[in-house]
Amino acid sequence: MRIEAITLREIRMPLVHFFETSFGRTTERRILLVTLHTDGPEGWGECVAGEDPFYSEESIDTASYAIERYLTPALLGKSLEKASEAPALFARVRGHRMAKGALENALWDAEAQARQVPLWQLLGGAQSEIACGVSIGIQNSVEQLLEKIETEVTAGYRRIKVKCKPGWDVEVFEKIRQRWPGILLSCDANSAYTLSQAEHLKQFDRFNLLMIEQPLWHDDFYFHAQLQKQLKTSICLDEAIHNHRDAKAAIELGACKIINIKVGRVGGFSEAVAVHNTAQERGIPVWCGGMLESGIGRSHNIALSTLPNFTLPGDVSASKRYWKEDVIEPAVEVSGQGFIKVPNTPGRGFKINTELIEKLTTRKQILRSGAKTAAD
Ligand code: OSB
Ligand code: MG
Repeated sequence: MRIEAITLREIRMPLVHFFETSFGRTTERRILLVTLHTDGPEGWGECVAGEDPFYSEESIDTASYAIERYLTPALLGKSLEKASEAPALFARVRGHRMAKGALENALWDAEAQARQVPLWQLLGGAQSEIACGVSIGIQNSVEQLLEKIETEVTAGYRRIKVKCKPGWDVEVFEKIRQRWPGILLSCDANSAYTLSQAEHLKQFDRFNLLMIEQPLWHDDFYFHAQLQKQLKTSICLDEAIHNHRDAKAAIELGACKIINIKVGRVGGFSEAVAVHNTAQERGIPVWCGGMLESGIGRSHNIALSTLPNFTLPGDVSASKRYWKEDVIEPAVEVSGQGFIKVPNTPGRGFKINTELIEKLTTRKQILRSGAKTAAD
């Protein structure tokens, strides 16, 4: 695959319902998409960086900067046999993993099409359907949250995860468990607590939670290991795991019993597979996290979720939970039993709705070797 040009664009998509975590509320997404123009098929990638650097250091603006100034020049004019060669080309740039992931994943997308195989197969996947859970944000009231849970349980989702923070935790779990004593339930704190709140966190053990996700600092393993010793509930790390060495260190320290893999957070498919393998070798289950992706990132998450150690339901759910109209066709749909059937067509398995993408585009640049041309 020779990389001839790269289109970098921003689209805006209002969420059907606001999404609130311990670090803030999102009502509309600004999403960075990359299109890789090769001498063969066109590959698409989505950068999962948020509007603000609140989940991680990256934001859509730092990702645009890294892609335009450093990562695109590292790719343009190169001929690659495999997408897995991309990380070495990007290695000089420290961090900026979501920016790197967008480009590397677009390469995988193109490679799968060029080889005429489904992307999931190229990644080493083995599951023909994936189990789906939902992540439900903090609401304006507990009643509103219970209504949302009711909707998702009825729709068939196999695991409910609720966002939590001090003041929106034990009382909320109490109400959920009164109504649904048996559902698979987990919570995600997005780093809202400190170790001095260990006594409070121990109360979470009463609710038979599948896990508590990233309760302490976003960059910590050590204190999570201390907390895990005091909790019956499994800790799952999200924010803190950036690569397979992190996964190994966190597991060996006893900082987590479960890992959430987000392909953007670890810098692309190659590293996501490496984290998956590291966890698998150590008997630690993984699941696929979500970042309120459009259909492009969502289709890539589906492909990744087919790897054999993705044994817990992920945060990969139906397009209609997020968007009035998704940018892929067909939209991602979830069965009444809470599964997504993995497409068997070559590539990502979903068509790009370019007309809609053009309509949603607020900024677009075509980057070619030597020169940068502003378009539209
Ligand atoms: O911590 O998993 C998280 C969304 C934005 C930032 C962080 C997280 C999330 C989610 C959303 O939980 C999951 C989804 O895409 O449905
Ligand atoms: Mg999380």
